[in-house]
Amino acid sequence: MGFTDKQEALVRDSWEFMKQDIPQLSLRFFSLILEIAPVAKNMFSFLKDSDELPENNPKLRAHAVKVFKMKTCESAIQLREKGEVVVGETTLKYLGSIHLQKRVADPHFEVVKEALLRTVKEATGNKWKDEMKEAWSEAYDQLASAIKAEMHAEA
Ligand code: HEM
Ligand code: ISQ
Repeated sequence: MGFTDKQEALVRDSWEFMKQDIPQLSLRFFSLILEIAPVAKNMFSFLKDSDELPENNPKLRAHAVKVFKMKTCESAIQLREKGEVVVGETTLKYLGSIHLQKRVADPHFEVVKEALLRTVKEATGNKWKDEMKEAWSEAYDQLASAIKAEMHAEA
């Protein structure tokens, strides 16, 4: 499925709006992942041996910001320009192998998707509409399937 001009504009606009608050939203995003799937905690090396709150964990902050930025802005722009997400051969390979190594399975991607959509919904407040959900889902699905394809290729 392609990304329409309108969907791209929706993702871009909401991203512009959310950009002001990336560190906070990244933490919220990650907390939502753990809220939806508490067992995910054990998958993340920087959380396993810590009972600290995510906001006090500098490693987590760094990861969460990186991941959150990637999902949103880059994938949206690339979808626009190429009609597909190409994170760059190396990056995509790296993403495939790290997730394979961490034993991330297909259903986990649904959890992360749900957390991402909820983060955007909360962040955009009264600007939120169903078309935005569609647009963000599309952006996420493209990126997720690129990663999954890489994981399957390597497995
Ligand atoms: C690591 C992105 C989906 C679990 C990473 C890293 C990135 C990333 C960029 C490397 C982080 C770094 O080196 O700073 C993404 C994107 C996803 C996605 C863009 C979806 C489109 C998932 C899913 C899971 C997951 C579904 C399963 C819960 C992990 C784990 C690591 C990781 C466990 C290793 C963290 C560590 O212990 O160092 N991911 N990820 N990811 N990801 Fe994802
Ligand atoms: C890695 N992959 C997916 C989601 C994440 C959220 C926070 C930190 C690392 C992550």
